[in-house]
Amino acid sequence: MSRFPIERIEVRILDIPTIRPHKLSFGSISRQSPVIVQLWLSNGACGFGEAATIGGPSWNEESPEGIQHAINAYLAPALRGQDGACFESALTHMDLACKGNAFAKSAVEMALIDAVSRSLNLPAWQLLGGKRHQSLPLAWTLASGDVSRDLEEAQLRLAQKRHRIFKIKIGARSPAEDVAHVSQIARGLAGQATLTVDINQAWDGNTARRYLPQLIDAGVTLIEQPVAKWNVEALKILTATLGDRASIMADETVCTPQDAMLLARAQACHVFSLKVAKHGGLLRTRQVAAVADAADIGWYGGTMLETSIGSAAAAHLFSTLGTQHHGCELFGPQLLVDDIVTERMTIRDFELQLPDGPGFGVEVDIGQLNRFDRARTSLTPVHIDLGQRATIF
Ligand code: MUC
Ligand code: MG
Repeated sequence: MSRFPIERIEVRILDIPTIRPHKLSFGSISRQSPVIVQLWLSNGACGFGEAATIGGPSWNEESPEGIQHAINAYLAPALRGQDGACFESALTHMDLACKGNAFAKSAVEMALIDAVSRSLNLPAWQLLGGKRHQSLPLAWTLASGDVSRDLEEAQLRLAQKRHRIFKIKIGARSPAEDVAHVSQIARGLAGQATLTVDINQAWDGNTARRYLPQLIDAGVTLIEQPVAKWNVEALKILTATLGDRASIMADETVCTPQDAMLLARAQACHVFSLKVAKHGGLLRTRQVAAVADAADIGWYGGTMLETSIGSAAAAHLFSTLGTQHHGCELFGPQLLVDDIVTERMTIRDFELQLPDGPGFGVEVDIGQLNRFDRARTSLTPVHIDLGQRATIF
């Protein structure tokens, strides 16, 4: 007998401006368009899930519009009437109805786990293996593109005891300009912060071999996705040659558990950036984390700049993982002009505190959902601003 039949699934796209332009190697965004899923069980319980992309389909293949369509046309019909408590079987039903579409599936699975946890009046971490961390160090990304603005942001966040790990987005300008930019920030923050760079696939292997040592000399200790996602060979060489001075982190390269196995076998990175959306949900993120654990690879709690719904869900999952971690970057809510929950997660002493209530521990404000709902505004699909993308050579 089905304990928690799935009754109804609704999806909407929100459009929420960011507090400042956020510049990455492939362009600049000034708005996030998260897809929000609401899932009702026949007992009346409702759960929320989210999938956020960056710049439409610029970060990877999925876009908010594609995610909304995949859920409405294929995933929701496949789940209607199924037992919501059987998470793995729900994933199988979604896989049978629809290949790929990891972001779309992750948003639905998230809403399902929220709804079932709420039905049981339990925090989601309890259904995900049990928490091992009550809080995690929280990074902030410096991506204004301007040294003095980046330094001002970092100093403010240090003074507020919110962040002391800073990730700098590079790869849009020439490597020499990037090295100069990062070096100035590193000098300004010397002895106060840990520095990461995220190149978002912008460099080829030779550029990475030449310029990464300069970034390490400047003080960078963690290097995220310097080369194209397919370029495992370059990641392997960088990991072997730079490994005693800094850690190489895979992001776009590691999506499925099979990707994780490939990287582990090749010894092609020291750290996986875990992201619930790209792995296809909370349970699949645990599978990728299990490969990391077995291969002595560390993990980092990544973000796709989600609102508080997706960020809280990820916090619950990350709270259940092992000790070989480099903190998390669930700062998405702070980059947005406003939020869609009544109370944001707490940040104390540079750490994000796990919200411990039922479900993902945050309460959604329906008025705010309506306010930012694309269907109620005249906004069109988000486009990445390619003007920020400079040719490297
Ligand atoms: C990425 O590639 O990691 C995460 C933080 C941020 O600033 O951008 C994202 C995407
Ligand atoms: Mg990244």
